[in-house]
Amino acid sequence: MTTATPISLNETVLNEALAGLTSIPKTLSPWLFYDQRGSDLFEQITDLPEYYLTRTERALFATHADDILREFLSPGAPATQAFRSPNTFTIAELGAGSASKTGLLLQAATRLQAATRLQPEILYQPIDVSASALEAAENLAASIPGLTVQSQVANYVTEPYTLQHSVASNSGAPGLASETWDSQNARAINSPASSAPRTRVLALYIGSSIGNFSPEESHAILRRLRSHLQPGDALLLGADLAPSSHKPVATILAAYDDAEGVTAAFNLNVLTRLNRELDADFNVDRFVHRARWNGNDSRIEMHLESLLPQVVHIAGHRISFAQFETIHTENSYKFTDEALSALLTRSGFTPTRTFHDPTRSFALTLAHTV
Ligand code: AVI
Repeated sequence: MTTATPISLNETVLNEALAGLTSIPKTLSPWLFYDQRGSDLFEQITDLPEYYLTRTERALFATHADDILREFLSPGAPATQAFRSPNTFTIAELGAGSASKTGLLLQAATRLQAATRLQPEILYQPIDVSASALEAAENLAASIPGLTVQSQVANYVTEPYTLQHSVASNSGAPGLASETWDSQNARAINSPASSAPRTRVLALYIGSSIGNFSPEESHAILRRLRSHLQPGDALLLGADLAPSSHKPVATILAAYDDAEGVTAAFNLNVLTRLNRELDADFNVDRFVHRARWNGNDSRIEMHLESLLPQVVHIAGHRISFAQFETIHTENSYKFTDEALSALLTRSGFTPTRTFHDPTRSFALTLAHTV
């Protein structure tokens, strides 16, 4: 009798590394960046002066959190209109990480909940592959009164995940499951817990995470998310925008090749990881970080370039490098508004409103299900 042996992380890393480094051109998957050191370096990247993405998206949340919620709940409603929603709602997030930007939206949601007394609390459902990142997301509940966090550890690309569409009653107290919305009189009325209303879902996929996937993978991720949603739900997609008259290529390139060398360290760290976890013998000083703009595919590419001809050993395999040969480690796609709209439409969403920063560097696009 044979018993199934679970595949260890090292085995997954080994398979990934060998497949990528024996292919032509050589590649390594970007998920390999995120060991503890890589995750710390990524956090540092988000604070760099050149890396405009995080602070631009955060500013969009700071400015537009109420508008996003209003547009989600009542598409097309004027900003002057008071919130009058016929439904309760929950906020979910794919790849939530530490959810630092999401906190701004959750604060707005709990303010709305306190003002309308529509539901007893806002349920936040972060989904992330990293349990330690989710701890930070869970801690939001301590700092935002009226917030409940229900996290899920899952790789949203390869593993199943669930989205909750209703929230349990507060045992008879006015709450989600014991109230329905009287839309004519714009007030909550009590009803038996069994008739708990379906909760609308606002699913966040932000941070330009979509940019790290190929067009086919992005489509698959959004289609899968769409299959979890129902009419009245929506997606808020955060994506970095392509070069334009307001945004030179040089600005984008600098974000991936900063003066301090943090992005270089982040890229090179993948070799250190392979040395540690696979007992490989990369001499990290013999590789350099390269960031390139690929205009045909509208993406930044990160590579590790071999400074000289060399051979590296990994688990009994010899990997030869020619001088200047590169390992392609990451793509970061940059979108036009039209490309985002086409991707969303193809994936079963109807884009309803896009929020831009003043330099049109970044877009938060709200797209409803219909
Ligand atoms: C995680 N992701 C959205 C980052 C990006 O901008 O593509 C990863 C990154 N790579 C280098 N710098 C940041």
